[in-house]
Amino acid sequence: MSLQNLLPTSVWSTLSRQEQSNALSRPAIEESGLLATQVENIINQVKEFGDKSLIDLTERFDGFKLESLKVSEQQIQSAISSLSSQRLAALETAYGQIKRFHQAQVNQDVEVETCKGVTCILKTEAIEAVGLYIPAGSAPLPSTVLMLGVPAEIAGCPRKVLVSPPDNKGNVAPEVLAAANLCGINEIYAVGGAQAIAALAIGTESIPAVNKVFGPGNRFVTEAKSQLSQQIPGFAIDMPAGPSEVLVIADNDANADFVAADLLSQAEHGEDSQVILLSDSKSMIERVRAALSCQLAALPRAKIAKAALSKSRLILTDSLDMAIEVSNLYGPEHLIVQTKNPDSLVGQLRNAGSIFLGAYTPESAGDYASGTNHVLPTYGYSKVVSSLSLADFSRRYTVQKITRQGLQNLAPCIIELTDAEGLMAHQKAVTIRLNSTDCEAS
Ligand code: HSO
Ligand code: ZN
Repeated sequence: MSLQNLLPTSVWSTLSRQEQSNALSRPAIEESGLLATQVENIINQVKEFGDKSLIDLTERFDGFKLESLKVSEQQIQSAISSLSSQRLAALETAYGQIKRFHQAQVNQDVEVETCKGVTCILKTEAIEAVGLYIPAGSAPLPSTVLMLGVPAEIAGCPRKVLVSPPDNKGNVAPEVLAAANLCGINEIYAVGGAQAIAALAIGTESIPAVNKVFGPGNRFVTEAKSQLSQQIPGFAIDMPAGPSEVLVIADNDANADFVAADLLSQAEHGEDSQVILLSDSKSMIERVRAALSCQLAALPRAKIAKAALSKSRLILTDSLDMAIEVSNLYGPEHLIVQTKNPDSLVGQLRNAGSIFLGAYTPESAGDYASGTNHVLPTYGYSKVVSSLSLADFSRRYTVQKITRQGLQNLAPCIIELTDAEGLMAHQKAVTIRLNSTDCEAS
């Protein structure tokens, strides 16, 4: 099918409300009860049989019977030495860039004397044990290792565990091991899928449980994260997951080849990826469609990208302001703005996970090397969920200290409000102190 048919132009202002909502609908995530049951079974096997179930399931799904789940230090070192110096240098450059941006996010404690004698402190503490899931399905993702490993390292998480499915020879991709090594991660297990998430949440003989799991994965991994975070008290996940997406806003001055390349870079991720172009120029849309055809033909992953394009949209808006409105409504994971003066639009752009401004800011830069994190909210969650940052690897808690005088200052307020709520034990905990002659503890 030609791209003209595959990707027709929609004219936003002529669409009915329902058609507009359809135009911005995400590809449906299959909600099959079967998936939930399959994942439940896997979780139960891991609960009951621990390591043995992980070895059996890895043999079944990944085609290799592991001797040991843990990737040895020697395996890590020989993987690193198998890589070219250029590849290692690129990993180091990306690591350095990502580190620079995340290092700047370190929080200072907040200490405020809210009224005389009442001191409130906000402190930050690294999460004790974090699990980093790195998929291997359609491509090894060393860039994702850096996006998870760098903030975990800077936050100072005492235990950083990486899990990734092995190939059919039992190996985790050498680039993944090298990236982990850069981030100081040496606890690595060659296990993937729902079983890996179950091991991290529940713990097995050789994989002690962690507190929080991060990272993308297929629908089994996503389902396992969702089930286990509801099932295991205190076990958390990074964010809800959905297919990857990009929205580009381009005006008539944009370079259509650049725009098409950006759309395809997202489309090649998976058949369920969604790409959207919004433009106030009919001719720009025509030029992008032609460029898509041309560039698509040369892509090794053309089949995947074409399938993704078939669910994607080219939308003509009356103005750039209207394009911004539509983008804000959609809430894309990635938003690329290729207009004459993109900086002037930033104030109006809302609900995007990560924004890329100008002709020389492709999404690929943020995916690999500029320094921002590429783990971002998808599926409309960018309206309420933040892009991954240092804060996700730590928790904040408060400390307070009040003097006798300070409590006296607060007492009228607390007494009035405890009266309002009828909670007399709360009131007593204040008055008992103020009526006491014991002044020692001031
Ligand atoms: N665009 C993906 C991240 C990625 N791209 C990894 C290439 N490698 C989701 O934000
Ligand atoms: Zn990408």
